[in-house]
Formats: sequence, structure tokens, C-alpha cells
Amino acid sequence: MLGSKLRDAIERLRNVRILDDAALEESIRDIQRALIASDVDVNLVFNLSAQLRAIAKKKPPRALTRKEFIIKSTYELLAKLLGGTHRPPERPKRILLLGLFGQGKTTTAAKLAKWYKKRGLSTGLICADVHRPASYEQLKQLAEQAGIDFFGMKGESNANKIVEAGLKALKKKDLIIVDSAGRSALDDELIDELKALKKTFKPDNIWLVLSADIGQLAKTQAKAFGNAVGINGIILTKMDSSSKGGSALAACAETRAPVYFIGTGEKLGDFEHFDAERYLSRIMGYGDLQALLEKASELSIESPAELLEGEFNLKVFYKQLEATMNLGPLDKIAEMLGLKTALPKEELEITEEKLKRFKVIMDSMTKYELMHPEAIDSSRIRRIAKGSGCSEASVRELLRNYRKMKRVFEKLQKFAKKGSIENIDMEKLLRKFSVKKKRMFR
Ligand SMILES: Nc1nc2c(ncn2[C@@H]2O[C@H](COP(=O)(O)OP(=O)(O)OP(=O)(O)O)[C@@H](O)[C@H]2O)c(=O)[nH]1
Ligand SMILES: [Mg+2]
Repeated sequence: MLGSKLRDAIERLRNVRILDDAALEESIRDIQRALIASDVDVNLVFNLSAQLRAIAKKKPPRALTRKEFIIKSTYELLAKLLGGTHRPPERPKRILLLGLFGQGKTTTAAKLAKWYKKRGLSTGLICADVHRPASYEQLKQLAEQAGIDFFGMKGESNANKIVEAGLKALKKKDLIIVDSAGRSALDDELIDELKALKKTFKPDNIWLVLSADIGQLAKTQAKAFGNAVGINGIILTKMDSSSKGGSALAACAETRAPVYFIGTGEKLGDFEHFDAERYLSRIMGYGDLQALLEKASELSIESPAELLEGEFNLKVFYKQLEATMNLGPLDKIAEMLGLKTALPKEELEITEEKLKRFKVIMDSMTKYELMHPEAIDSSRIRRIAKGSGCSEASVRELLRNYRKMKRVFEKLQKFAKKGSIENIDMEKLLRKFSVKKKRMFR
């Protein structure tokens, strides 16, 4: 909602013929309304407006028109309001996660462990929540799902003892993450417990887990936890299901602790490094290649040969479909790519059922056909349809999906070869992808 409103505001700015003071004020009001409707602190909104007015008085740099300059500045100010970008530490050793009840600590502990594991750190998880008996099983299961070593002591009521033993059991790990117990409020008991845990565990990072739906309150909570036990990072969860994501981000940006990650769903893979510009372009519907590429690079860890060197044939296609399903629905990925509107809906819906049908069809193909799908002509289509008991239309659908995916993956492949994703120039990337999408700056 915030995204589409901001987008409208910027589109309007872009479409005015002459950007005079009145038009500028109108756009500022649009932006204010969008932010306030999303619960962003009014003071921050007025502050942003004042900065925009000041910028509008400046002479634009030579390469830009006044309008371009104002649009670019608006975008930058919005990204700043949401907290900019802070790189998470590359090789953290011990991370303590804390937060109130139900904010997403346990889920996040597993997501985080998986994230670092994908980046090459051997990682272990410790359940130090001694208050909620079910938390042991919850984290254990999540750890299993993520392929992470887990340590916990069922029935032990002293969190420090668990952590001490856990540190021994997991001492060979590069990174150990501790999931702590939640409370309904930051009371003295919780503070004492966390302080003791801090002493035993000696974390190099203490991150507060906050759910986006607390909105502006994120600031108060981050400050309270910061003062009481000290925090040096924040993870915002439930960014997918709350309309207050922008508000929570802006509130966190006012504290000294950076938001390193956001949770974007219940699955372990629904987790990403937070980057304000990227987030902004995504909610505004400008696509998000960076996040896609990060996901794609995670895919490639699972099948590097195929993605990086291999030819793209139907076998690879099927594997990628399967992997994509594990990552999350394809339409999520397409959305990040800004492809959602460009692709017919039918082709985005790679359902379990469709995947099964594709598998059946592919079982009726010869090895040659699987490796050279371009050789499949209509007589082959007829034979394959008959053999698989599917319609010719289904076979054609499979081939159509294949060709689409092939184009995307060939492009991804090129970028993956170039090395570090972090260094990729977004603008260039967008052009190369030749994805039909709205330009950010006109
Ligand atoms: N949609 C969505 N749900 C999430 C996200 N992160 C966590 N959840 C859900 O939020 C609920 C609470 O998550 P937990 O990880 O158990 O939270 P917790 O902070 O450990 O809770 P306590 O240990 O009881 O204090 C679970 O149902 C999670 O699946 C997210 O990013 N998006
Ligand atoms: Mg928990």
C-alpha cells in the first residue's frame, strides 16, 4: 500500500509538465499522505518534506533536469528515511537473538543460521528458551529443516547452563546463534536473565528481533532493549504480512542499531539482507533484481555445474522449477524481477500439480528430446502427448515455459559468471535483462 501510494506520488511528479512550486507542494502532500497513512511518525514526515523543499531550491547538477533531480532526491530521501543499507557482519562468531513474545525470534534464529550457512559458515543453534517448553522442539525441527546442528537441554531450567554446554558441544562451529526466551514486556526479570546470558555467551552481536506490525513502537522497544542490555542490530520480521513495515523501518532508522535483515514469510528462505533502496523499488513495483540474484546464487550453490557451465535443457529446467518451488512461489520471484505484469499469470503459477504433469510429460520424451527440446516438432509433440496421456496443449505449455525460463536463466548465468553480485550495476542489469518495466528515472 505504501509502495503503490509512493509510486503514484512520484509518477505524478514525473508527469507534470512544469514543476512549479504549486506542483511540488502537491507532490509533497501526496508523499506525506502515503507515509502518514502507513503510520510513519509525523515528525519524520515533516522533516522529509522540509528537506525536499530545500533541495528544490538548489541548482540541479549539470547532467539532470530540475525534475529529474527532484525525483532522484525524493527517492534518496525516502531510502534514507527507511534506514539506508548496512552490511551485516560477514563472519560473526556468536549472535544472541532477543525480543518480546512472538516477535519471530525462533523462526529468525533458523533463518539466520541458514543464511550464514549458505555463505560458507559452519553454524550451530542453541535453544536457550527455558520458559516455553515447546520452543525446544520448534527450534530443533527448524534446525533439522535447515540442516543446522542444534543444541538444547530439554527440562533444564537454567539458560546459562544450556549455553555453557552448547558452547562446548558446538565449539568447532564458525558461528553459534542463541535463541532466547520471550516475555510480554521488558521487565527486570528479563533484563537480568539477558544480562546473565550475555555474560555466559559473550556474543559479538546482540540483535533484537521485532515484528513489523509494531510500527512506530519499534523505536521505543529498540531504545529500551538497547539501554537495558545493549543491542547492535535489528531484524524486522513479518514484513510480508504487515502494512506497517515502512513505519517500523523508519522508527528503527532513528535508533543507533541498523536493520540488517527482514523476514518476508514463514518459510526458512523468506529472509533477506535489508537494503532500503531495494526495498523501496520493490514496494513501488520497480522490480528487485538484487534480491532475485541473491536467491539465484543460492540456487547455484545447489547446482553450480548446471547453472554456471551447463547447457539449459529440459532436465535443468525441471530441476530449476523444483528448486524454485522450494524457494517460494515463482510469482514472488517474478515480482522481484518486475516481471509480474509482463508474464501471463498462467505461466507464473508453477503449482505442485503442474510440476507433476510436466514430470509425466518429460518421462515420455527420449533422452535426445530432453537434451534438445528445440528439436521437438509437432509430430514429436503428438507422440509425447499420446505417450504421457496428456493433451498436446500441455506439452506445448511445457515447452513454452521452458523457453521463457531459458531466456531468464541464460541472462542470470551471464551475471553469475561475472562474480560478485554485490558489484553488479543495477541500471546496467535492468537494461541487460531487457525486462519491460517502468523506468525509475525518466
Ligand atoms: N508471515 C510471517 N510470519 C513470521 C515471520 N517470522 C515469524 N513468523 C511467524 O510468527 C510466529 C511466531 O514466531 P516465533 O519464531 O515462534 O516467535 P518467537 O519470538 O520465538 O516467540 P516466543 O518464543 O513465543 O517469544 C510463528 O507463527 C512464525 O511462523 C515472517 O517473517 N513472516
Ligand atoms: Mg521462540
